[in-house]
Amino acid sequence: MLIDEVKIRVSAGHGGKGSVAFNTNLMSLGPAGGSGGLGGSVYAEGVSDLSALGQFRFKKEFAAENGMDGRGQFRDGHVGSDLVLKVPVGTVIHNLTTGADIEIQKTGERITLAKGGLGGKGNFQFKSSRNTSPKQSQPGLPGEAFTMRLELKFIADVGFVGLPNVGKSSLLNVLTNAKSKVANYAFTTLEPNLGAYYELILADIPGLIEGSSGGKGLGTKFLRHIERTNILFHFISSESPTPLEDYKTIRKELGLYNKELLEKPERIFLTKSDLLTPAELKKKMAPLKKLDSKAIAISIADDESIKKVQKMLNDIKAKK
Ligand SMILES: Nc1nc2c(ncn2[C@@H]2O[C@H](COP(=O)(O)OP(=O)(O)OP(=O)(O)O)[C@@H](O)[C@H]2O)c(=O)[nH]1
Ligand SMILES: [Mg+2]
Repeated sequence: MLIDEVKIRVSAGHGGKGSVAFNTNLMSLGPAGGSGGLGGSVYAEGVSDLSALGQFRFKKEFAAENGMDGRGQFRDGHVGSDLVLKVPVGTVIHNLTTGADIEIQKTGERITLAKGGLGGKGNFQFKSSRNTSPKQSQPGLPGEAFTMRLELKFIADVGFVGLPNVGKSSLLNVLTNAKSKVANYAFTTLEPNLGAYYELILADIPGLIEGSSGGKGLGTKFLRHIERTNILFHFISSESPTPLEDYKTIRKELGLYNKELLEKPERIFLTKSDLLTPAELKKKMAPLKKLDSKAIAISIADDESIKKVQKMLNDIKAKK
């Protein structure tokens, strides 16, 4: 199961206490308390492993090390170790405490999630001409602590949408080396699948139905994985008695989820063309051609039609 949303608590380390101590060397009396060390910070770092959020499935609390307390003889406390959490590229980090959102876009990119607390000053730092033997020190400050929601948004170029059972996964498997599960029933695909067509990433997502946006079927949460795509491939099955109605159903659900999805460029495909006679195909294609002059009928059993899809992808790739 792909984990694409988690809530965690991150805490940076507390700064160490400053020390109150006096020089033990009898020749030079005076304050000698060291300062506390800086608390460790918590960072997030981008990695290419899309399943990296899996590490947060059971463990939810993450804390960097506290700074060590200062000691006598001017010895400052050690700085606490930082904690680096690896998250997949495309993760949006919502800070639920402050309301800030930030996204990890590149592998190796590091952002600060919670800053470590400053260490307290030891009494040596309070020495002045008027107070040559101060007994003051500071306690060290707490590190920042936040509750965060990590949400993975795939960075796919092409999103596959359509009703269940229209052949989305079958096409992904033909075009890429993905092994998306295919079966002759609705909701075979339960989690989004990605496939690489050269440098283009294609995202096959679960089927949508009337009412998905209201929670029917598998809902629409997975649509966030196609929010970033440049183009949508919309699949309609030749088996459908009402291709235009199917088209409208999907568009409605997309719009209810996020209107911006409707503004993306879209290509329409009538799938499983091998199941119809040329005359039947022509009839079912007519209303779709009106919506998209480049709409085509395809079948995974018809190499010529697959070549047309590859040609479209090559054009998209060239423009990227
Ligand atoms: N005849 C024919 N059958 C096809 C074609 N493409 C897919 N199928 C069949 O249609 C059924 C559904 O295919 P899937 O690829 O699982 O469909 P899907 O759109 O991913 O379905 P969900 O994951 O449930 O949304 C399977 O039985 C496939 O073998 C095609 O071009 N021609
Ligand atoms: Mg599928």
